Amino acid sequence: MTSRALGVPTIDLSVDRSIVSQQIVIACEEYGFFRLINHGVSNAIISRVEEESFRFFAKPGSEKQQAGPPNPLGYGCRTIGLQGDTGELEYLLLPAANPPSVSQSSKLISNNDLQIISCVVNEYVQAVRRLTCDILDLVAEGLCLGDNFVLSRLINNVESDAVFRVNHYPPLDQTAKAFIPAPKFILQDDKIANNGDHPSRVGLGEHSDPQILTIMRSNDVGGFQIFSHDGLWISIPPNPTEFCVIVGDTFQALTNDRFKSARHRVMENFNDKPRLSMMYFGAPSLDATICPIPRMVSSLIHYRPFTWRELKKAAYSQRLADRRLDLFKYN
Ligand code: GA4
Repeated sequence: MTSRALGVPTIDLSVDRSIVSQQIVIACEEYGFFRLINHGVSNAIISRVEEESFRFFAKPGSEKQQAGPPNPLGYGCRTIGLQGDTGELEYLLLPAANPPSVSQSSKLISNNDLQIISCVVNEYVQAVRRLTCDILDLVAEGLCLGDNFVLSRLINNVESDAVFRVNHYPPLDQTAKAFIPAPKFILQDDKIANNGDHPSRVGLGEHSDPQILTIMRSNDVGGFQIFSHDGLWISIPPNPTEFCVIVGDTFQALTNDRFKSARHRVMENFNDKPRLSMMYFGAPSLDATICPIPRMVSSLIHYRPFTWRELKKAAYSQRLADRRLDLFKYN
């Protein structure tokens, strides 16, 4: 059943397929986002990635830096992308190749810490890729695209440029908490926003994901928000047993804007524990051509054909918050 607690849809993957496919389509149209329960990915697989990630982030900075900088894969701390964006987090970006490969760069191969984490990540990524393909097949059914595998084929191939990311947001220390003044106004585009009970700042800035679909799982520490189509930031309460599913820019183009990529951000961590989130970004191969699926075009076609390589290049040459899809739009 789809419930709308707190405004955003929660979809139960264990119910009837024809119902779920409709629910997913509606959620992607209205929010570009939904929460997924009864997703079928084993808790043991998830816990192993979580444990190894915490073990990695607990290492001394100098050791972690040996797995960096992220260009674009590897360990990163506070810097995001290549254009000067920053955030209050550290992270690991790893390949999510199909079939699994330990890494795509010699830096990653030679790093012992990453070798260990890559093994558990590969297991996780295989399970989550299958889940992502299931979701894409359900969308294809719900949209009556004719070919039910037209979307999942894009990521279910050996050349898929999918990426795995784990973000670690350490808690702000007590001193920092004491010195942040309460904002008088809630400013949408400022670095200050209202985060539930605490006024706080943004830890990872507003952006959309360039890929097709993002599957995110977090521990029980909150901070994640999505921007609703009616212009409000919605806090998503953390739930380690569910996944958050986020529509990316490529999905928006494939559906000719019927789905909109969801802008999201993460607030600074005011809790006593670190927030740990893991994301699988389902992407096509670099040379895959992206253009609106013919059944999605009723009158105007909104995008010129482009490759995933072109969109990815545009993303890395722009700032985090930029709307990179506009570059490929017909006026
Ligand atoms: C957002 C989605 C993924 O996390 C990511 C990010 C990438 C990065 O952190 O290196 C980007 C960001 C993401 C979009 C715009 C560019 C690229 C940082 C940035 C400023 C790995 C991705 O593919 O795009």
